[in-house]
Amino acid sequence: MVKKYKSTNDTWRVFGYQKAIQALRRQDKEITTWEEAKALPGVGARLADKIWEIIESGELRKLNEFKSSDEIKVMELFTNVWGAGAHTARTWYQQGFRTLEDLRTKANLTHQQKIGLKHYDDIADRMLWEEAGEIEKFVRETAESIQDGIIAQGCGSYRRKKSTCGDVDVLVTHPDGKSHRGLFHKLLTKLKEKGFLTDDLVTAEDNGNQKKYLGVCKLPGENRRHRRLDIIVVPYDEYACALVYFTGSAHFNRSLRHLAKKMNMSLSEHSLNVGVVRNI
Ligand code: DCP
Ligand code: MG
Ligand code: MN
Repeated sequence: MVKKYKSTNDTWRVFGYQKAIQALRRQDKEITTWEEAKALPGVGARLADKIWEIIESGELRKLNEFKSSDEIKVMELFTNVWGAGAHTARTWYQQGFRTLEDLRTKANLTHQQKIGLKHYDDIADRMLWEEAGEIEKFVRETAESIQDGIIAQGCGSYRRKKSTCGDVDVLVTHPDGKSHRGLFHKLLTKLKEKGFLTDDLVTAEDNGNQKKYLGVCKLPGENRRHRRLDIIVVPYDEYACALVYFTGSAHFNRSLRHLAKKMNMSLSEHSLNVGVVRNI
């Protein structure tokens, strides 16, 4: 209880419990009644209730509550930091960190986690579908200014027309089958020049002929918030399968891949292959 109240800066309760603990430690005979507990210096009726509860049941309900709920709340807080999984969150918790301020001042953070913390409130919050549309439009118009005919399509929850989106996933390609090469860096450079991309999380993830960028963006104008943005550039002959994959949902993709397998096919974000022979 002292630890718990220390973590919430509840100085008076910390003091009260410490006094009661010292009084109990000084006792050389066992406390067997509520009245004996109440008679200890620094122990009032409410602390006596707690001592009695421990004597009777062997545990303290309130402490168990704190242990579970506090830990769960902190874990939820920490796993919402971009770049931190359950393992990292648990490590931070075990190191005694309880708040985002603890992480900012005391934790060893990766580049991604620093950005995740910097934009914590914005990133943890989902944007309205309409705002995702504005972000898609900004990326599309920038891409079109580089070269005519470029396709820049918002996918993910946006394309599934969800009312809110966690990020915007923009899939980019060119129907001539070759102009997608070099486009990735040109597009990112242009978006940075415009001040649209504010932070990089993963600058270039190569997946076969597909390139993926993960970052943070902000639309121009007042009162705009930072939003998560993924940009994927693919060759045109992979566009159809990439479109299916990045539209999702993740659950739908699993079902579709399972169906393909049952039909002796195999489906990925790159291609659909027929007549796949598998070892049983
Ligand atoms: N995807 C997948 N399997 C994963 C992660 C993603 O198949 N493990 C695919 C389907 C998703 C798409 O990529 O729809 C985009 O991934 P997001 O994480 O951006 O998910 P959504 O856009 O669907 O939802 P959110 O609104 O949370 O961004
Ligand atoms: Mg998404
Ligand atoms: Mn995404």
